[in-house]
Amino acid sequence: MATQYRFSFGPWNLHEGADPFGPPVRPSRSFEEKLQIAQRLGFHGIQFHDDDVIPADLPAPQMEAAVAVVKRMLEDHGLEAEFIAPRLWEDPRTGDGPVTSNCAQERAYAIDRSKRAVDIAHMIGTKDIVWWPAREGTYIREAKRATESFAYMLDYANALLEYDSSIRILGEMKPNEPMDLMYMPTTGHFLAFCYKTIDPSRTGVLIESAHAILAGLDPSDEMAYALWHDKLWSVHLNDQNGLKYDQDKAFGTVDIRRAFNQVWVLEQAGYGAKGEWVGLDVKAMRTQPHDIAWRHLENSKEIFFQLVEVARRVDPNEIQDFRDQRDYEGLELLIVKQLMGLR
Ligand code: GLO
Ligand code: MG
Repeated sequence: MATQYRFSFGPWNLHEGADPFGPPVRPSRSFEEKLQIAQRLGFHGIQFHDDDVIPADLPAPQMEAAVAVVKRMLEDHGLEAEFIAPRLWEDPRTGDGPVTSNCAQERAYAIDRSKRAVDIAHMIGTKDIVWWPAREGTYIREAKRATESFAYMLDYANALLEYDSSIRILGEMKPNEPMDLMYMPTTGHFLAFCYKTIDPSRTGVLIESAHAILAGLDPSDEMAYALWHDKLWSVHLNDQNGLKYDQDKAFGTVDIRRAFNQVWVLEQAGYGAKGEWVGLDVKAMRTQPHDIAWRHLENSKEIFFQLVEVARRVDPNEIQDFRDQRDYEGLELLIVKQLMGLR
């Protein structure tokens, strides 16, 4: 039985187009409008930062009611929350870490804020906590002691796993940006880390295509490796034109063969059958007019499904024949023709 895929995106994927060199170019959309777009485009999940749900400074006694409002809005649109990611990179206390900060109060803030994110996850109905360690690294290596930083990262993960015995932590690794040099820049680094935690069975990864590409790695091999560990618990599909800033381009729009290989790996592994989401992390081009600044989401999904069709169409026997003859030129032509729609 072929997998039925379920898609998600984050509210930040419908955005105003500001970049480091210019202001917003499109008006903001309300949360309600974003949910309407998700529903209309056939998405079933929304990815959240903790403060996408409720303000980071909302007093504890008001949390439950405020989260319930958002949960109700999701339900009204046939949506659910995929994960909560503590936003540990905007608060002044998070400027140099905060998990690996040299300052004990900042490290404590990271844990407190993330425990609160776990509470939000409970209230909204998900067990998944995504940890994108945005500022866990340095601009100059002498700024922190790396071995100590890894130990702080382990303390942080263990504190959350201990705080709540039902949650899972999904590390979303990225080699750079916003920091120059990140600690644990790749999925492989985090996979090794998983086994050091107090509960490896609740520690896994989310792989973003562009993050692997920025590290000079092939995203499909990264996904296959995590699948082999039974630890690919979510993905952020997108695309990336070379080793530049993180572009979050629509999936498959730069390198269709690289995208195909990701889809093929997921298909062959039966990804999604245990409820894993196909998450997108894509941005509309800054030039895109407001009224159609959702097409990057629709297109990513469409391209994904077209590639699923190709993956289901390629004849395994034909591929095996090419492999047996070691005719990889022939195999390559077969795949390229499939992708060009010539077979
Ligand atoms: C940035 C990341 C970021 C995360 C999001 C959820 O490069 O991809 O968008 O995916 O904050 O953790
Ligand atoms: Mg991402």
